Amino acid sequence: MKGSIFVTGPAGTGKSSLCGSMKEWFTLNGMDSAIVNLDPGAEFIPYEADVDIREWIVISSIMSEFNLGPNGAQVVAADLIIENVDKIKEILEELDDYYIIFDTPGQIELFTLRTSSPILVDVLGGKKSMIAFVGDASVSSSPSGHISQKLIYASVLTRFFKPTLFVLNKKDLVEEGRMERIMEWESDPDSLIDDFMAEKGEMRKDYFYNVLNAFNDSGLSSKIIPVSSKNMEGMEDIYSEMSLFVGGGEDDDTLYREENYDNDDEE
Ligand SMILES: Nc1nc2c(ncn2[C@@H]2O[C@H](COP(=O)(O)OP(=O)(O)OP(=O)(O)O)[C@@H](O)[C@H]2O)c(=O)[nH]1
Ligand SMILES: [Mg+2]
Repeated sequence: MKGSIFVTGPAGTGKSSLCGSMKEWFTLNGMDSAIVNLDPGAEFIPYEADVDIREWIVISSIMSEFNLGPNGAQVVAADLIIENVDKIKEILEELDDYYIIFDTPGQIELFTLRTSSPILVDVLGGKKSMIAFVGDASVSSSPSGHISQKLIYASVLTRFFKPTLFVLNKKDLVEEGRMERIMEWESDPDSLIDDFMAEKGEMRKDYFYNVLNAFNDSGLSSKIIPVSSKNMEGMEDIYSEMSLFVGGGEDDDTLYREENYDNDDEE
């Protein structure tokens, strides 16, 4: 494979739609890509999967076999994915010139909190793998919603310790001016603090001030990539981040991180 991207994010943010749109974009631009669905609980996926974990893991069977409800079965299913890793790897080894897009379970914790997930990313994606955290632009349109998504993004970054893009999907649902303000919050963190205080008042100001400054001090202010899977907008921006990373060579994982996350003066 040329490179891979694991698409994760809170439920319903449009992860699967983004996978489908990215594949379409690759095809339109003359590049090969394949989608691996790693969500055993998906009832419907808006693309044709090239590899589908549901062939080997069936939630209803797990429920009856282990006497579990749907959520318990999803946790067991998430842990069972690792047992199928060799089969998936074998298929992917045939896809030399492909970009591989991994769709992950709807509930983010089934991917990010399972012990097996970072191993899964390493084994399936290797050194050329990155993560796309997909947030919902309409959730980020309020300061508190944006900060909440940033905290989940930070959790994903902490867990996988891989180059992690902050993709804001569904930008078609947010007015342009609002989207610009969201971007400003990242380049000028004080504006986020001001807007958050305006939203919430002075309540527990010190606590939040410290939390927000921790993002800035640690270089966790991120380069946001606004996209719309629905309108196929922003796919080229995801690709350019991928190709920058992939094209950087074997040891540039750290370089990439420095470039993109110690970015006090970026944007
Ligand atoms: N307006 C708009 N809707 C979108 C966009 N992307 C996805 N959706 C809609 O959001 C809903 C959820 O999309 P999915 O792609 O299934 O999201 P998901 O994150 O994979 O969902 P789960 O895996 O169930 O957590 C669907 O109704 C999509 O049509 C977008 O860019 N704009
Ligand atoms: Mg999905």
